This record gives sequence, C-alpha cells and structure tokens, in this order.
Amino acid sequence: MPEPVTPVTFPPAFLWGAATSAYQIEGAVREDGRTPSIWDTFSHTPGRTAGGEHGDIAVDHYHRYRDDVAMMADLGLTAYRFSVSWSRVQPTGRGPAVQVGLDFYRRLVDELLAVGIKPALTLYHWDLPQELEDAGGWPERDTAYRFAEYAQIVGEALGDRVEQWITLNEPWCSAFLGYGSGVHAPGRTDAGASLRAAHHLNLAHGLATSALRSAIPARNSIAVSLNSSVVRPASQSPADLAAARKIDDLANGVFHGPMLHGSYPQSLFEATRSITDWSYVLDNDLTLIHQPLDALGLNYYTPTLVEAAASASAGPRADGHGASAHSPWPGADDVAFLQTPGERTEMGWTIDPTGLYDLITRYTREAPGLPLYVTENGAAYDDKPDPEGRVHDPERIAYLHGHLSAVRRAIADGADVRGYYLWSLMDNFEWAYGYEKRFGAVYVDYATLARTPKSSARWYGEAARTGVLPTVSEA
Ligand code: PNW
Repeated sequence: MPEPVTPVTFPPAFLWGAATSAYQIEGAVREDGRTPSIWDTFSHTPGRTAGGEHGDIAVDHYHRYRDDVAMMADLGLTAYRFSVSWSRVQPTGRGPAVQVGLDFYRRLVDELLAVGIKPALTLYHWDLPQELEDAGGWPERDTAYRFAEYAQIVGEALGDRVEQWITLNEPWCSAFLGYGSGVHAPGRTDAGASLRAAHHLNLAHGLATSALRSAIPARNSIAVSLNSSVVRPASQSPADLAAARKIDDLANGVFHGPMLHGSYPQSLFEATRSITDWSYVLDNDLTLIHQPLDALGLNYYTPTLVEAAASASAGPRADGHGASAHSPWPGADDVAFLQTPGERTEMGWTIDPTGLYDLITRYTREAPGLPLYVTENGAAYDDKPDPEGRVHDPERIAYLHGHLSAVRRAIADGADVRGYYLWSLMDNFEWAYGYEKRFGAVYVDYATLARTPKSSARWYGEAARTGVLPTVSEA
C-alpha cells in the first residue's frame, strides 16, 4: 500500500477494539464446573489439530484476565470483543445456570468498564456443550431452543453492564467446517447435516435475539457476526458468474437471506436439492429468524476467487482451510477455488484490503441503515522476539494500515461503520492449526505465557488514542 498523502482520520466515536474467543484463550477447561465442549473433544481426538494441540491451558486468560484488561487499557483500546463459554454457564447445555461461571464474565466486564473499555459479548464462538452434540448438535432443531435459553440466562446476568451483544460468530464455520468438511469440531462430514445445521443456527440466532430483547435493557444493541465472503468470479463468462453466485449463496445468502430479508435465496434451494429437501424449515421459521437487528458484524480476512469447473473438485480452499477430502460447499462440485494473486499471510490468505471495502459497501446496500462493525480482521505472521525480547511485526502493521484505510474509504463513501476489532488481541489457539499461527497484536511466549505487545499493538494503540492512523514507518 502506498502511504496516503493526507492523514487517515476516523470519526471521534469510532471504536478501536480487539477480539478473542473463549476456547482460544481461557484455558481452565475443568474449573468451576465447566464441562467439555465440542472443541475439547475434537482437539483431544488424535489427528484433528496440528500436533494434537488443544485449549486446556490456552493462554490462561481465565486466571490472567485482570492483567490482560490492564494491558488493553495500557495500549489504548476502547473496545474488547470476547465470547462466553456456554458450558461454563450451562454444563449440560440446558437447565439452571452455574453462578461461578457467570461470575467470571461479570468480573471481566467490570474490569473493562472500570478502565473505560466497551465490552462486546459474543454468545457463541463455536464451543457447543458436548452433551448437546451428543443429542445431535446443530443439525437438530432442539439445539436452537437450547441456545435461546442460554441467551436468556446470559442476558439476564450481564444485560445491565454489556451494551453490545452478538449472537453467533461466523455460523458458516460452525455449519460447513463443523459438519461438512469436518476440519472444525465436531468433525462430521455430512453435506446434508451441514445444511440442516445452517438452518438451525439461523433459527438459534432468531430465537436468541427475541430472548435477549426481553432479557436486556432496550438501550443495548444486538448483532450477529458473519464471515461474509467476498466472492469474485475468475472472469465475466456466464459460467464463472454462475459459479460465483452459487458460492455467494452458500457463503452469504444462506445466513443473511433469512436474517436480514426473511427468506432463503431460491437459487440455494435449487443448487442443494439433491442433498437436502429443506423439510426442516418449518412454516413460521423465517419469521422467527428475521428479527430486527441493531448492527451487523462483518469478519473479513481474504476474498474468495472461483471459476466454473468442468468436473467435481472438492479440493482445498484457496484460504488454506478445508484441505480435506470433503468439501464445505454442498452442491458446488462444479465450482473450482483459485488462489487469489498477491502477497499472502502465514495462513496462505491473500492480502486484499479492497475486499474489505467491497464487503462493507455491499452490506451498506444490502442492509440500508444498519450500523456495521468490522468484528474481526487481522493476519497471522511468524513473529519472533529479537535478542532484547522485542517483537517487530511490520507486516502486520502494513496489513492493519491497509485494511483500516479501506474502512475509512468506505465511511467516506457513506458506509456507517462504527468500529473495528482487530483479530486478535493476543496470540492464541488457532483451532485446527494449534498454536503455530500467531494472529496476536500481543506476543505470547507459550513456555511462560508472558505477554509482550508487538510493535503492531503499539501502532494500533496510537491509532486508537489519536483517531488517526500513524504512518507505517512510525512504528
Ligand atoms: C475466524 N475460513 O475463523 C474465527 O472467528 C476466529 O476464531 C479465528 O481465529 C480467525 O478467524 C482466524 O482464522 C475462520 O475457512 C476460520 O474461511 C475459517 C475461515 C474463516 C475464518
């Protein structure tokens, strides 16, 4: 990215956040009544994660949250997005809440509020209580009702102090990586089940939104975080355009259709007819799912480039996920995924800030008047401390500068983006990749669990304090 000639300045109320999720950072998996989630089971199953790594200790945030909040304050962050571990609150996924489990989040939120950091609470970031998976998991309708009950409990406990609520994080990953390609927990490979899961995640979002409306004060905001893909056709040929439309339905329309517009795309039904009959979409479901929202969260890392394929290709995705025999794209055997040209991060994901601009402007058209937040954006690099123990990550600074500039450009063009959450606050358990992929703005030494802000954290903190992006070389 060339240095802009004029300073990149953000609106005064813009939120400068960082994001994490419970299983990726907390550890303490057997403490205070917590029971296993599908990610505990999955990561302890041989062959599922790199090196058999798991979140048993993770970065021990459960015990270090006070220091972590102090560190965020020291950096200058104004917002923090975290998730609640469902099985800390309801160990069997149903029934009364465990108060000590809720107390952890009360203490965390109080620490944040005391230093002026706005909490954004995600109810579900992929860690379904194992008992609910044993009862069928997301392909079963009952899981959606259980989720609404859990939302009600957390809403009643924390609604007085948390203003920003997010129902689900990236339901695409839960449905299609969890039940389709099987690279995420629970590791099932059943295309039909992945579509059933998608529908019940939609239903869970709608029911939880209604439950939250009655549980939390009206001034609070309810949103969902989608990993809406930016799907690009390799050419303007009718076949490539059709391929892009198909993947757009399976990545975006399958969730935002029901959530934002109250309907599934007709083309999605048609493309998946041989896999599922959609009979589990009951009469009133779309009304239940289509609840008014106060904001929309967009998670963005890299665009998706597709073309029409002559024959079946369930090959690895260009973003490095899904390198398994099973495709996370049901009914899309006639689509091929290409590597987007350009420089890539350690995940193999192409760096493309224009994609973020395109995503924001698309949802500005798609959901007029709905405030937007970038609820995740960031990059993994092979960070290492220098002999003095400092961690320099100019690549991450360049990534953040490029993407924040794209956000600013979208705002200038009329988009209502209210904040940005960098993924991630600190290095953590990167799911099937284990601890090797470092997304943090803060470096974690896994031998000692010591935290060291990387130069990107200082750079970002300066942006947060001034509302202006420091130049890349100021780091
Ligand atoms: C997101 N894909 O995961 C998650 O919300 C985070 O928990 C995660 O650490 C972060 O992004 C980095 O990976 C994704 O296959 C996982 O497209 C997979 C995909 C996208 C996002």
